[in-house]
Amino acid sequence: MSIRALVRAVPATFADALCASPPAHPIDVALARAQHAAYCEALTACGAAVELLPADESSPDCVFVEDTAVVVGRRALITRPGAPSRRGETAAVFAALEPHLELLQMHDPATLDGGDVMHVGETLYVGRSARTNADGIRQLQDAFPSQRVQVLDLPPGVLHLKCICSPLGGDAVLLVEGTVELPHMDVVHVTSAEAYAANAVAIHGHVVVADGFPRTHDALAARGLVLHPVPVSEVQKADGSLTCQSIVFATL
Ligand code: CIR
Repeated sequence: MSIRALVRAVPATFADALCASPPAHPIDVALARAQHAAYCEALTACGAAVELLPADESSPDCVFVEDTAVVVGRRALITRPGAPSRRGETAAVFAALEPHLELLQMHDPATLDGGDVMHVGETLYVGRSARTNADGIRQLQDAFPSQRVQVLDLPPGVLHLKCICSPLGGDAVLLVEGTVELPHMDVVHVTSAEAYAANAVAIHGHVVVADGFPRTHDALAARGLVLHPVPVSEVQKADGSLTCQSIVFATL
């Protein structure tokens, strides 16, 4: 079994990506591309085979591929992203995943962003958010009947569930303290001062983390995890982080 990571290049239009509030300094596309290259190198260092899709200039947010699909085992649900401007992103992801996985397609009126779904064990934790509606959650459950779907209400102002938590392997998760309850899980708490660091990509004992969050890094290293810190300033300006830049899945 090998691990693949599907990523998508940063378009020249990335400076027009959605953001809840305009950044103090505009997005630097050249820097974003350099940071994306570092992210891809980190995924490779984690043991993943990285597949890079070309950018779609008509989709400024296309680098955030996570939102376009939910993968469980050998099956992927291609989502209908909550932001209308992002719906054109799914076709290329469908085509890229088709050789590897059984694909299902989410339909109107459902909306769901992959960033709202965290898979741990046999449970899909899903955030009810401005991007993910009740039909989206229903179609998620229908797509993966073997999984228990657990709906979580997000704290105000949180874009996606995985802005506040992410899986580390087994039943371990990173979680910003004081946000949602995840009982019976092996929680690594992230302080609110380091909240951004709660989103990380874990692959078999390696973790791609945002650089500049020493307390979270120490907590992860103390568990024997191998850290791969990467710069994130430009995706952060577009409300993105680490999991959102890839779709990681196992192939035979
Ligand atoms: C958006 O608002 O859709 C993008 N600018 C950011 C999406 C980040 N996605 C994620 O965290 N899963």
